[in-house]
Amino acid sequence: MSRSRINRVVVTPVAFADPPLLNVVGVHQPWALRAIVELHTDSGLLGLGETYADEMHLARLGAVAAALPGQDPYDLNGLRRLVTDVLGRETGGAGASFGGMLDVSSAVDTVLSPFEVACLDIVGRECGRPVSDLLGGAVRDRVPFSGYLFYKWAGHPGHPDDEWGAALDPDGVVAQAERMVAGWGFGSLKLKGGVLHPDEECAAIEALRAAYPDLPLRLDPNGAWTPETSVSVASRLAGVVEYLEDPTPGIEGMAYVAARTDVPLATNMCVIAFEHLAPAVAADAVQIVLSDHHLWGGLRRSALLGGITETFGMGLSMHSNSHLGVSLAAMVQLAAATPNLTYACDTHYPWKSQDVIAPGVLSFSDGAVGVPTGPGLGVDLDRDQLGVLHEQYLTCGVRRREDTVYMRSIEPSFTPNTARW
Ligand code: GKR
Ligand code: MG
Repeated sequence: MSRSRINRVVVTPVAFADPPLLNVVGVHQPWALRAIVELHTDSGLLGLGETYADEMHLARLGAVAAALPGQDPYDLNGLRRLVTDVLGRETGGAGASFGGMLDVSSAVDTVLSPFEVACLDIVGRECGRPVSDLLGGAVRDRVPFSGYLFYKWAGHPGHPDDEWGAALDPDGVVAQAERMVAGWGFGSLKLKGGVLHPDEECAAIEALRAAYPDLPLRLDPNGAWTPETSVSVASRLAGVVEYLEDPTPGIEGMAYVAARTDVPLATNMCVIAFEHLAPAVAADAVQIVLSDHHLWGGLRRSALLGGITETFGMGLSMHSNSHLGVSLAAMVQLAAATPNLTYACDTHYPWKSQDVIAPGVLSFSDGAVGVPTGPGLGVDLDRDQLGVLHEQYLTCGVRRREDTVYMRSIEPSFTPNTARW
């Protein structure tokens, strides 16, 4: 019987270079931020987690980290109580906002997530089993991902062009898809929309269809369209896309669209917490929910979400933000143990060129990542790289994700495009 206890917690903010990827609220800054969480035990084990690193989130992680020594890594219900108590004291239970797109009324689940993942990593390492076994057992040994295409500039203004080049029209999007498919073998493609007029984004999807007659395609404008525009896009792209993701904001708007099209609607914006599930089901607003363990409170609560979507006959996919290898390992372990994962997962992984994990465990072939079978998450930190990325954090000057602020520094008249068209 284990008696190990957490005795040291380290939260390291890191920054990694990010291309100018465009979206409804602006453009990615030159540096993306993440926090790497290390939980050490008195028995010499180390568990890893990864999460957002906006300043306010870091302060909350720090408050929880200070309260963790003495905690039993097996007591995940106790961990949630601890996070709830600490945040109640520190913030009065306030919510959290990430990237100008995702707002949750309570920060508990987002703060809990990296600690829960790290505890599961410890437990898996202690009993010599992968985290997928702790989540009920792997039902697949490879997890399929979808190639994530973005409109983008050739490079950050004032800097040389990056290796991807520009993608601002259908030809540019198809060229980007060719690079994604050739490099990673993706068997489905998602285009981040909400950047150009919907007619131009439909034309890009149609160009992808012509280039890849057999690949499932998705379009996600992050709520940039009115309900009426969404209905007409759905009619144009019926039979072309496997789903439309968040065409319009809110459960009510999505329900209006869903009632007028057979194209399945997916969301990672109007159902992002358990409290949103009942109203979304009642309104028949969405057919597919994108899970995200960073937002939903870790791996076990994401597995619970999978059970709820299955109960209500909804599909399940997985959402992504710019991330590193600790998150990818957690996403893969979760997806491996999710029986009703009905769609390939999203990932921003191809867009980054640095990582904090030792190479060799996670690799893409045919658009899928093999599920690590070693103990815990199956990945180890590369301490030299962690140091490099932390140094980048210290010197880069970015302290929170601010796509709109950065875009306005380049195009002062820019306004976020939510329900604009
Ligand atoms: O990275 O710009 C981005 C995405 O737009 C991201 O912020 C979204 O949260 O990928 C996400 C989505 O599916 O909505
Ligand atoms: Mg989305």
